[in-house]
Amino acid sequence: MPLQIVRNDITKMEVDAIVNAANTSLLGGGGVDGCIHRAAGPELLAECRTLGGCDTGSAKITKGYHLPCKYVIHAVGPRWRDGRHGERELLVSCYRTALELAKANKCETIAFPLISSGIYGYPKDQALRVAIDTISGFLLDNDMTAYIVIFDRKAYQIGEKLFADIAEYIDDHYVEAHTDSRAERLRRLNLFERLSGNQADAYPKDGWGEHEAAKQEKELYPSAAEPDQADVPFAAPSAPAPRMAKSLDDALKEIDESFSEMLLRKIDEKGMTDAQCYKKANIDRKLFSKIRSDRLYKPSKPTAIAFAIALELPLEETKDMLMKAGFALSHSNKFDIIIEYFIQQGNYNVFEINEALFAFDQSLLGA
Ligand code: AR6
Repeated sequence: MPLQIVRNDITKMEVDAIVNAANTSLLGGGGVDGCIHRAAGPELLAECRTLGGCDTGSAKITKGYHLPCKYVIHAVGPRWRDGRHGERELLVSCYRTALELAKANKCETIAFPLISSGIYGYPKDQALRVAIDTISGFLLDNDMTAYIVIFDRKAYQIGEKLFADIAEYIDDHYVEAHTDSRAERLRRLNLFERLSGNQADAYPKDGWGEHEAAKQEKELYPSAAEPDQADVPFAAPSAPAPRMAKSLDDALKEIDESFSEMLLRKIDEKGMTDAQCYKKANIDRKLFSKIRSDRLYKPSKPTAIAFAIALELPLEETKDMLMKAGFALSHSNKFDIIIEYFIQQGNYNVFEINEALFAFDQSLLGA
């Protein structure tokens, strides 16, 4: 998956390059800078001394020494003042320069901390947004896998309003899906019957007597009062099964459009190129090639959804596409409800959806 948000200590990331949130001297400091220098060993500081510092909004590259990565890219983020002193532009420029340096050094994988969001005080949710927007923009034109590494859970906040909206949406739909309406009706019916036997006086004598109540309930919800078909002891023998009209071979020839076929058709219909689609879906090029060349390829559910999102399919078509891969969207789990929420909102940004999924501890979209 080209862009992933992970929770980890960046010094443990086995990637080609990790990015350091440094200062203009490049001579080390606290926060993630301190962690990286400690893990890399004194050789890193020795090389940094030869670099002559670095401007805010820019970055310089060194080797990784004792770290599991080949390179460290030292990026200098802005200090947060009030958001009106070019902080965003400087932060964007930090990410961009770091990504360009990684590309120039043939890195295929890179990991970023949330630059400026610690000692430099950039609000964390805004820092995350800048990171996601800038990195995902770069990945649209470049083949690279990037990780945003979140150190501790508290460091991660999505916009409070969005979080509250999603939480409410989950609540509504989760509760709905977990309320067994038939059981609820039976419970109410039993209550009426109990009342009719024991506490008839508890009912007001206004015509809405206990039997009335039970009768109405039965009329309103006949299925609640009838035994299940399986419970009927002597059911009439059913009609003989009709002769199979087609052979199995014939039936198999009528196999529906597959997931892969639907995907390729939709890409054409939307006038997208393959690359635009898999990049927007946050899907790796190699995985896309596999799906493209195997008409019966069965993707994972997050992959199938990622494509539906990239194609900006409305809910019904998303469900159709998922069905082709053997999946459904239900209200019985938070992952599905979050996806549905974003589709209903017309928000098809995979990275924003992943932000929300991450916040609710769900697996992310993409490969
Ligand atoms: N792995 C990943 N993320 C980390 C780690 C880690 N091991 N440690 C901290 N973070 P900060 P800044 C997160 O303060 O705001 C230094 O002194 C942390 O939770 O390291 O850009 C430099 O020399 C936060 O979200 O960097 C500069 O003087 C993020 O990394 C100054 O701090 C960045 O926090 C730079 O400040």
